[in-house]
Amino acid sequence: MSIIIRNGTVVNADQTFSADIYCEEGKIVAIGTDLDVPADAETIDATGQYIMPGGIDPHTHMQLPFMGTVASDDFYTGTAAGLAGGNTTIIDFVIPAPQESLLDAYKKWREWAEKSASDYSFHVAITWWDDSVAADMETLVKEYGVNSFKHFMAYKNAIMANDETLVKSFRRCMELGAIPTVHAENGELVFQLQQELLNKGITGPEAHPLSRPPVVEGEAANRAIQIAQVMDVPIYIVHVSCKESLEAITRARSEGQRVYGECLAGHLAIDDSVYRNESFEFAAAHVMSPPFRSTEHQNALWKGLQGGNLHTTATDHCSFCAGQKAAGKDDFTKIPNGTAGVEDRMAVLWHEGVNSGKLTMNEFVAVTSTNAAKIFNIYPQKGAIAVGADADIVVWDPAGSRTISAKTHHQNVDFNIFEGKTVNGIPTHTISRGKVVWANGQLNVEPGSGRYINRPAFNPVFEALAKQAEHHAPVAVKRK
Ligand code: DUC
Ligand code: ZN
Ligand code: ZN
Ligand code: ZN
Repeated sequence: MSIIIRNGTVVNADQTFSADIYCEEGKIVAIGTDLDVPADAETIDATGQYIMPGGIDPHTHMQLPFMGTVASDDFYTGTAAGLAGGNTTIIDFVIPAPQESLLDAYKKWREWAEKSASDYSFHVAITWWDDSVAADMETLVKEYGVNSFKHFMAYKNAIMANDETLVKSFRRCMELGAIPTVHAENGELVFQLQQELLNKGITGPEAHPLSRPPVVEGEAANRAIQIAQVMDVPIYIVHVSCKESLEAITRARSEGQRVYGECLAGHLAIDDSVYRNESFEFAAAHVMSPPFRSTEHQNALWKGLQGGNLHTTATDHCSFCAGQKAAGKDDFTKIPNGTAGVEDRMAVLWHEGVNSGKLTMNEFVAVTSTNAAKIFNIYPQKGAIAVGADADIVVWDPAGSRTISAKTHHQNVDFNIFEGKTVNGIPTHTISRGKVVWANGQLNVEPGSGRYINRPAFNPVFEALAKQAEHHAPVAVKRK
């Protein structure tokens, strides 16, 4: 099967140019003008449209078992919705229960994900520590293509990693050429603030952001960054939502530390007034962690993207329906945390970012695709319109528009946090490894068409760091 995309403008993270793109057997095989292609090649006319690398959402949770329930989008519905929104790859999370074997959990998630419609990969969470965890990390890096490990600094009495686990796991990441990532919130503070709020009788979803103020996130981001500095390892902070954690990242980067930051489309577009809505259902539907923030923080996040201190955009897609959110009707700490958005991230970012002049088109490509591919070491297989790259392509119509609604979205959830928002700029075609899977409003996918993406270790960087650490090795003083 072959495809020729004609008359479009190619937008990569580093350049924009007019060219036709020819794809064969799942790869981009030629880029140029007047390409000689087989007569039976499927033709897409991209006149007036942009041809960009398919989106990579580096942070999703399909069918996650969490807070007593399971996220409503499974790997099929979630990835299909992602394709409708221009995403050709997701990086999801294996989250072992404390004491559960990492490898067993990993294999379980791999089975769940076999029905994925788009390509996918996994970060693996370190929720506890002993020698078997250190050994399994090595197996995951060397045999299963995992090069990133996630640490939840929140969710006390569940999946929270304490400082001992952070230190040991970060050091292990350094030895293995993997990158540690963190959900940065001080779990002890969250827990204590939750108890105080409940004791005062503030039990509704308006208490959710009060239990997780920005400083709680800033403290944890800063602590994780400092631990990474001592352990000589790069670090990636997921869902940066506030000024405080952005400041920690900015300071560390200015001192030469390799720190990467991710922010969510939801945090950029939605503010914390949603929690004060009179409808429990509406407010609870927005309960996610970290919470939506005030406009002051939203503005800071845009500056972070513009200034290069934030590198990727994601969704933390973790969908729960109203019936599931109702578990926290009398106690906000029991509302399953999570919101959807894998289908809407790119269009919301284009609309809010490119149309307003906050981001250039090339920056849009960088923060929706290329940077994630580079940081998680799948570039240029993913994240670029280039000869030899996977034919993961989104054809983008800047003149097209869509009003986002749960009534019409493809996500398997009864609520949309962007409900009623009209976005200008939409994907007309999504091509996943050389197959047109979304065209003019129609999905053409089946369970299992996605592939698992191996992400190799980053040995050059980590070997250099290990040498540097050796050079600064402590020396014992010889005494008589
Ligand atoms: N935050 C959420 O809102 N949901 C899933 C996990 C997380 O950290
Ligand atoms: Zn998180
Ligand atoms: Zn998450
Ligand atoms: Zn030195």
